[in-house]
Amino acid sequence: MTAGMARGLFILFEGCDRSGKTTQSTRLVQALTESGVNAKLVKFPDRTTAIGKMIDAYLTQKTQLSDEAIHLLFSANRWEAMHQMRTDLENGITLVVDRYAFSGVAFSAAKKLDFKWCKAPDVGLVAPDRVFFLDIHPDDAAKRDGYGDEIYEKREFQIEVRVKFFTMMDASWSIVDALKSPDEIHRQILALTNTALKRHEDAPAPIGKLWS
Ligand code: FDM
Repeated sequence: MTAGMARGLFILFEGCDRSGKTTQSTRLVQALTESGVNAKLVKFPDRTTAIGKMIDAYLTQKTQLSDEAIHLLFSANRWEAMHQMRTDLENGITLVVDRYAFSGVAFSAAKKLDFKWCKAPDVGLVAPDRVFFLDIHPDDAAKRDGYGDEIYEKREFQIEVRVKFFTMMDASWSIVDALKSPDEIHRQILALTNTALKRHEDAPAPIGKLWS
């Protein structure tokens, strides 16, 4: 890191399927870039890597894997991105991340895998500074386009996933009503992000380690 240069912030979007994370994370990166913040979008799962291709085959129901094996692949898919993410943050790039280890735990714990076991492989990942949880009830999500294409897009399962997310929230999370208009959500998230950036500029915190 260059002397005097603040590290980037790690902004995370989490939520159930079809909550608008992809739309909102893309818009946030655009807005930050336009206002002169060096920002980059990161998406998990990253389906472009060898591990990501195995995950994609599972999600699109072309292959079967045990619940434990797919859980560990999702985690490995994050670990393979860690060096780049840490380097980017150290170089002052703000990362806007679409899903992370909280999705990993929420989806696997909703399958009844042990909660502590689910968290273990992600302990020590780079930790987010702010988390935006786009909250939508699965009944409303089911009305959105494309719902039901992938293995997890089933109402009862998504209800379980949502509950698991709620058990992991702390003070760094903001719950955002995903039923509001995309513009309204964007304005709310941009304002919260600018506050976080300002606070970070005034009192920079070191990069955190997840769950450790
Ligand atoms: N998912 C995503 C998991 O089950 N574990 C994980 O660690 C991650 C990152 O994969 F249903 C699930 C959540 C979702 C599916 O995600 C694909 P996207 O955001 O629709 O690509």
